[in-house]
Amino acid sequence: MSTPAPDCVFCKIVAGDIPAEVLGRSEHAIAFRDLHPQAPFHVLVAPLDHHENAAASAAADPASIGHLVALADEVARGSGNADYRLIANTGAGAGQTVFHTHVHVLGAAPGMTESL
Ligand code: D5M
Repeated sequence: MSTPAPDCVFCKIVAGDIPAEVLGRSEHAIAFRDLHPQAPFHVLVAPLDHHENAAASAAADPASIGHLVALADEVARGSGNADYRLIANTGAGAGQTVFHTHVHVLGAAPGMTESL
């Protein structure tokens, strides 16, 4: 487990220090609804460990990306989205605003509203 980064909003969600609508967790990752949804189902899946983007997570532990995809698939299917998009913005020029690895999971079915 890496050290949480100071002032990282997703490290704070991982630690439970700020609220989030959590739809799923694993030993390695957490899935929560995006604050600014761009689709009926818009969830972010982030590793518990802090790295600044998906490539950095992959360099530190290649399996970490597999863990993200596995949790993304679980929460998408669990919300009625067998078909969905995965997006990992990398770098400010590509629109990345939170520099803690995450994938956006976008689907057409809103899914459940209760959090874990
Ligand atoms: O996407 C970062 C995403 O993170 C963006 O869609 C808003 C979302 N966000 C920011 N803060 C929160 C909190 N506190 N809860 C839920 N979602 C949040 P990027 O790929 O970096 O552009």
